Amino acid sequence: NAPVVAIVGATGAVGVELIRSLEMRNFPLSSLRLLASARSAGRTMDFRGAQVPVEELTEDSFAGVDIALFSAGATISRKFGPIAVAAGAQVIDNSSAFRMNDDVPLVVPEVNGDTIGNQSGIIANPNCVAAILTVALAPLHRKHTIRRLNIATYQAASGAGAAAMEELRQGTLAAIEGRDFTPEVLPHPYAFNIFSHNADVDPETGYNGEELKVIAETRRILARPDLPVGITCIRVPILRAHAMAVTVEFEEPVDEAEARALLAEGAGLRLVDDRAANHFPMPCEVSGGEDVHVGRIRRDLGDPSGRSLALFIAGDQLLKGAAQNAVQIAEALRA
Ligand code: A2P
Ligand code: 11C
Repeated sequence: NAPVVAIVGATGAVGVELIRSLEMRNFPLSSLRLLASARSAGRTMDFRGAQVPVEELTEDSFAGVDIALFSAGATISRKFGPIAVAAGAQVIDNSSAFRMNDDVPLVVPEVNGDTIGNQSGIIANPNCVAAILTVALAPLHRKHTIRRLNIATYQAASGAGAAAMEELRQGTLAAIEGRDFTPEVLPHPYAFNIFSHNADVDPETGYNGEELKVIAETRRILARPDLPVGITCIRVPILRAHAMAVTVEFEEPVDEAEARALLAEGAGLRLVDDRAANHFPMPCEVSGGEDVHVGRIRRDLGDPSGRSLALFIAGDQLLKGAAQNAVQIAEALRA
């Protein structure tokens, strides 16, 4: 009795990767329903060699659906998530709509898979930075108490959706050809430029919405509600992989070699830490792959107490940061 699975937002940047992740991970399902806006209804998309029609999302879309994977933004999730639950579906939601609700687990299976359980019918898939970050922190966090985190991110266009990825391509072509280009999806020129994350900035604190989500969600996933986290989120002209520089201060000094050994064994992680070859995690090497890469493991010379380590992390935003994590949650639910 393999489940009927629906993807809400199937035509989007994450939706396409949800289809690919179900294929790549050989997820057992009896049929796949693809849902998007009326604009896409009538299109077909390939799944396991068959052409599956895209249907318009309506309130009647969820009859007979066992698992609904949502990736069409928080507004759609808020409206249609409860409708899907009422129709009997288990919702796995990629948006920020329910992530901080007490009765909705916020899950990265390698980190806090044990929190899947009694719940409201909705499980939340974290923000992509929080998912990639916590996979890399988990092996250290299990063994040693983290005192605080300081993070700088290098975030890809994919986090802003398929249209932003296309704007990066077109803007880069225009820049190379010396043509004028006016961005419409993102607020600033993207080719050969970086800019502060496009989420709204809180005028009081100066933190933007992306930064505040990463702080809140990292605390929740690590079950450290008061963990001090400082973060600066930056958009870089990369198509689909996020990277981040992270300084981790522990309660006690943690030996660099021990940290490297723990990270080398970490679930969902690959150690890329070759000082001789100057080879460390890179977006081009994680794009399209399932593992998060971690490296540049070294003592933080900015903390003379010796309690801090510095790391560099990269992960595919569309896979571990979104689609793959959602499919892993579905796998964990069935197990
Ligand atoms: P569509 O392609 O029909 O607009 P992205 O994150 O890449 O921008 O993708 C957003 C996804 O959400 C797309 O699949 C998009 O479908 C879908 N979507 C956007 N608005 C709606 C809506 N009102 N109803 C259903 N799906 C929507
Ligand atoms: C970005 N992380 O790169 C964002 C996109 O919390 O689901 C996803 C926002 C979220 O812009």
